[in-house]
Amino acid sequence: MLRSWFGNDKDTERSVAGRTKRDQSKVDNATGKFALYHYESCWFCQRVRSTIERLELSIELRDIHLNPENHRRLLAEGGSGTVPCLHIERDDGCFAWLYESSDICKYLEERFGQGLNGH
Ligand SMILES: N[C@@H](CCC(=O)N[C@@H](CS)C(=O)NCC(=O)O)C(=O)O
Repeated sequence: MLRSWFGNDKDTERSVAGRTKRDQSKVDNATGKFALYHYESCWFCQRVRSTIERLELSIELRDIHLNPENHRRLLAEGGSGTVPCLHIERDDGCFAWLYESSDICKYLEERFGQGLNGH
């Protein structure tokens, strides 16, 4: 009896970020094409990584110190070697290089944060 109150239906179970499994899988599809250029000891990068963690997002991390190719690519394609930088790719192949930790956090909050407010 109590079981049904607490939701035995897997699709209505919500993650910490407030998403159903179906919603989480949509979010994972979208962020599967993102990459965060960063390095470990950078405070601004840490701020973005914390937001990613809190929103339970799966985003590939590309360390520019551990892998010089990441740094080369960031400079050549993004236009600046400053981190953090979020590379965003959409399904239609359009992409953007988003710099500035506060802009990156704001973008992620606005696009993926609704579930945290009980949606
Ligand atoms: N206002 C920027 C500051 C970013 C920043 O200063 N990043 C440093 C590392 S902590 C950096 O990449 N410096 C090297 C450079 O700008 O080329 C932000 O909030 O993201």
